[in-house]
Amino acid sequence: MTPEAVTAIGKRAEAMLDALALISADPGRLTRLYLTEEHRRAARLVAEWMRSAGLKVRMDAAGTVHGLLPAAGDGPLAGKRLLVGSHIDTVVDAGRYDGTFGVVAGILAVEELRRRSVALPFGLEVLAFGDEEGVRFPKTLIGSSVVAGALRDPMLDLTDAEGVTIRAALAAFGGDPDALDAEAYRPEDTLGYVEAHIEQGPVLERLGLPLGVVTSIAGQARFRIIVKGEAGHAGTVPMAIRRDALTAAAEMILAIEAIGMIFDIGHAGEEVARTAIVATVGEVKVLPGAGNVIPGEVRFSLDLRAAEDAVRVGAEAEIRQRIGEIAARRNVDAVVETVHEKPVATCAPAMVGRIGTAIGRVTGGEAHRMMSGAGHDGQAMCHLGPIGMIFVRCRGGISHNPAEYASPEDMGLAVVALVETIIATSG
Ligand code: HGY
Ligand code: MN
Ligand code: MN
Repeated sequence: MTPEAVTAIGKRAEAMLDALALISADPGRLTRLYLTEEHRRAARLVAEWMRSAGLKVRMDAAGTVHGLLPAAGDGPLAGKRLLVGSHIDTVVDAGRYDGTFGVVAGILAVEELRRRSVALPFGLEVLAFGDEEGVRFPKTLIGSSVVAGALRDPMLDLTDAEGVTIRAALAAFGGDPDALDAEAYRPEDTLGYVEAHIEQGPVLERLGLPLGVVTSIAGQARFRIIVKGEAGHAGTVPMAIRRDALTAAAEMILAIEAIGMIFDIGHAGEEVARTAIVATVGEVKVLPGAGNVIPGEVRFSLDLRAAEDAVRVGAEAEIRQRIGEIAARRNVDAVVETVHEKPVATCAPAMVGRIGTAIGRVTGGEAHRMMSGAGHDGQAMCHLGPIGMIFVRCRGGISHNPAEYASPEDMGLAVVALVETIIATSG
């Protein structure tokens, strides 16, 4: 393929992503959460693109859009499927490439396969998951967990900020909370899952490479920490006898940062080193939340990740201990609840090899092997079969931010590498 033809595919991707980016709950910024009207509109648009690419389209009970290219012929692989795709939900004030590029890349890969008249001996299915980020509900990877048969029923009672359960939201959306188990695919019917995704980090840009191949996805755990002190009058309670939940939480958050720094000693400049952890407090809720009231309660989130599960578990123990010490000294109560935990997901060596070869062929250069600090649907899909990921360079490594950007040239290369990976699967 000529570089112009490759870039033309990337420009198609860019136009599709621009169209999806217009579907947002917030004027002037991109926010698209699971089981909302925006999810429905984006799913409809993706379904339209899938149908135009000649795919058989359906939405499953969890709100995931499936687009199937049936196998050609009835050979031994005809009853199996290779799955490609990603998620169409976003964080708040998001970039337009995270997740959506993997869905668009899957659709464009199908179009390219048809243009080349490639007859795949297995089914190829593009998946557009409605929830990967876990922003609306305290559970991530809901769509892919359903396809992988990894969603447990009690999770459906988790609620969003308005107290709506996943179960109720699914029913209101037109999904079916009682039909999720039936949506699970069987490992024996699956050849694996391949996702193209922006890197969301600075490594490929610093190495001057357009694409990379992922070797593993960092393990992660999410916690909710609830600190309870005593609300009081800002003007009458002496400082020394306060049980201020916010100053206690602030000290805990700084202690978490300090622990993260200690574990980060292996930081190798560009990449988060294998011995490092990353710890992030992204949400803090102060109650009752009035300027002249000493905060009686604070709830804050903690997102903890590492390339090695043992390192993450060790850091968690340290953090729990420090929180307990601070709470005791400040005479407040602190509870640390684990709301989500996913171990390291390792990409299948055969898939890593196929993707690496495809990248080498498409770019004529090195296929840099790298760990993903960001979470992805592959962490659920690995329960179903071998997973692989193609990373695309993104400007400044910026993501979860409207400044997120990947060039049409690089996106075109990723789509062609995905095509080559799909073709190589039949080998
Ligand atoms: O949080 C993550 O790593 C992903 O973007 N959901
Ligand atoms: Mn993502
Ligand atoms: Mn994300």
